[in-house]
Amino acid sequence: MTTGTLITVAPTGAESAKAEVPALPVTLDELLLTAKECEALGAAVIHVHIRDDEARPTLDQGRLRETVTALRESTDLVVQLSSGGAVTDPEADRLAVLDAGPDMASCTMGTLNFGDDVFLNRWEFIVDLHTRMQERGIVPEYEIFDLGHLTALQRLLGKYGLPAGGHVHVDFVMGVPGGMPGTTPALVAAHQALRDLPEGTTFSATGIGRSTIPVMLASLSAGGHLRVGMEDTVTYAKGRPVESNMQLVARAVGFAQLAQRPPLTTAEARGLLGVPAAGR
Ligand code: KMH
Ligand code: ZN
Repeated sequence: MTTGTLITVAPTGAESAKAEVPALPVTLDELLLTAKECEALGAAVIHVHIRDDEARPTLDQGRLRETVTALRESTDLVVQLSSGGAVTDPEADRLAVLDAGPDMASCTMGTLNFGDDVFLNRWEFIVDLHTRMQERGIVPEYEIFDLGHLTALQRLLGKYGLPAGGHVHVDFVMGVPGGMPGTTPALVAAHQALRDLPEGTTFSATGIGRSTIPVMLASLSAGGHLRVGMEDTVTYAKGRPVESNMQLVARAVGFAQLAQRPPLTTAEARGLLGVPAAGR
């Protein structure tokens, strides 16, 4: 069944430096402004990485809590914290992200080379993340960087049961050097592999860098949802740096409307993902 399009904005990430990408939102005020504007355009979920006073990635617990509270006060967006952090973050800090009480958190389904680094996601760590989220009613978004990550997810759900909310939602993160490429054939392969997951599993997709547009078009045509933002894309077109996250969300909304699958509201997104209604 084709539905409207869930649009997630990933505005900051942990990889780009503010000095090199001045438009990157790194302070709480910048993040809140971006969040409000992206919500007004049609985003329903925000995937959040935060920065410290020097704009370096941090998993500081106080800042995370403050960020979740502030996003809830100023928007109706579904607040999804990254448990991936930066490649240098220790497992204990990544697990502690859940203590900040987000609606959702990411859960990457395996280890991969990440450019010149390694993004470590041991099986026991994944199990810890999944089961703690179950206990606390935090809805996971399973991050799939490669096809084998879907096999790992099938194993996880078979052994430990469905996530909080009962609905399975995955995000194909495509085009990371070390993961699956950001191409239509790769998306089709990943989409087909969803048949081994519970019925009704939904997916979104994001293509890193220049794969953003092919992945967006392929995802929409396959019935998938979209993630866009400066975490994944800092060049809008050849020779044109992204000016703001709003520019990327606006483009995604335009594509979704062309596909006659307009953006889901935040309330519809909560219904789709199994996230409880907003409390404000
Ligand atoms: N920054 C990457 C190492 C996630 O947010 O869960 C991990 C990442 C995935 O961005
Ligand atoms: Zn992330």
